Amino acid sequence: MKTQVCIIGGGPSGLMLSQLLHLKGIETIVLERQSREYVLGRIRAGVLERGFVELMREAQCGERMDAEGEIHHGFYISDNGTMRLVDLEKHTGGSSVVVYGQTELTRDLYEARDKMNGKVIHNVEDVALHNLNEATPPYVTYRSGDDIVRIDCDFVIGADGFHGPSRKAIPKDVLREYEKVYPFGWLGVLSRTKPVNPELIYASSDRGFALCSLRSQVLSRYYIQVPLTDQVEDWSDDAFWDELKTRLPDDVAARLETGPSIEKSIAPLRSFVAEPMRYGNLFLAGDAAHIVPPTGAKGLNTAASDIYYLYHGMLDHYLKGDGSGLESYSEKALARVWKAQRFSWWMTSLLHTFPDTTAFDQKLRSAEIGYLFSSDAALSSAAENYVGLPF
Ligand code: RFL
Ligand code: PHB
Repeated sequence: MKTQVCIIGGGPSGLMLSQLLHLKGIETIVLERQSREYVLGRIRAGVLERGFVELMREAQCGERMDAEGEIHHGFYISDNGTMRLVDLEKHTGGSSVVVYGQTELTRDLYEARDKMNGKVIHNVEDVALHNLNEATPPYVTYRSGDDIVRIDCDFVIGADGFHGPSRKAIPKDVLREYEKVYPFGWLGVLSRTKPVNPELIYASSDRGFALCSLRSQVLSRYYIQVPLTDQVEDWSDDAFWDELKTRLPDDVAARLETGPSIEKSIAPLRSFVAEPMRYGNLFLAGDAAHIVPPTGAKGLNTAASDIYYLYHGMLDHYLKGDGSGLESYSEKALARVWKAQRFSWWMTSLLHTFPDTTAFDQKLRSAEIGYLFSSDAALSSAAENYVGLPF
């Protein structure tokens, strides 16, 4: 097979780039290790920055998001029972975020790819990248049953998430990896219950962090911080709801509607960046190159900025013969990635309980939250980062 851009990974990053390039007449093939059902079954992000929303519209995939997504003008931070609003609109001069599930937007992207006869090949095994930095063009191989299939291309996009093969194809003496692993994870529960609050609540408490989020007015998503040693099986639904209530302000806990979980999983928290994001004709995008702890809702949104820079770089290359956008891709993408890392680390440190916290650390954390809500400058800084820095 032959294509212009071979994209490894059929998550949001890979599908979005494929769809955008297709609309400009640039051919792609997407290779995905899992079945479509599996990809659509993963419950992940829920909060979209404006930049992501605009990219969905540009990809002609925004219709359902615009109809069903909820615009959120603010979110709450609660600190041991005291709940205060971060008014995004007020502190950013009118910006907001959209609550729309990653599952839904991935479904929209798959449907758009189907409608345009986009080539997305599922259940591929043993994907390998070749000739990435040679004079001859690159190619990708994968196994389908007993056959090895070869795809010749101009560029390879590594959009295959944190565990995919693309980043590992960059030689060790070229790749630099920066990592911070947090000593806890998030236990998440999805339930068909009315959300406890119209806006998200990020709750810090002596028993640990909790988050009240939602997917719609009938579907709630809640998380609690748990030790890394905990397993999903350790947490019955009742135990989850009881623990969540202890971490929320009393009036919020009192009105929390509980019900059976329809999904329950634990995700470890990690900050990670791989540099550079380009090696020869390979470009990394999204979780393949970087991971943030989910506290700032930046993972998917940072993938979107990578895709934005790559898309424009590709357009300049193919339509104008100008390679400068691709040349500067890694540098431009990383500048924004590190700012998202900083914000995600800040929100994580501010709101979680760390096992080795001293009384001094606790006091500092309280002072930080006190300062946030006493200063318009601090609130503006938090708000402009939460709605998303410009691309
Ligand atoms: P994905 O979604 O991991 O997709 C990569 C795809 O590549 C496939 N793959 C392979 N394909 C072919 N061959 C191989 N050898 C392959 N190996 C892997 C995988 O099957 C997969 O389909 O990466 P992508 O597209 O870069 O998208 C990134 C986002 O998924 C991620 O950043 C977000 O989900 C992070 N995240 C959040 N981000 C936000 O912006 N806002 C949020 O509110 C938010 N909440 C979250 C989150 C992530 C969470 N977890 C579980 C990590 C909440 C949670 C709990
Ligand atoms: C979610 O709804 O899954 C969600 C929302 C906000 C976050 C993280 C996850 O910061």
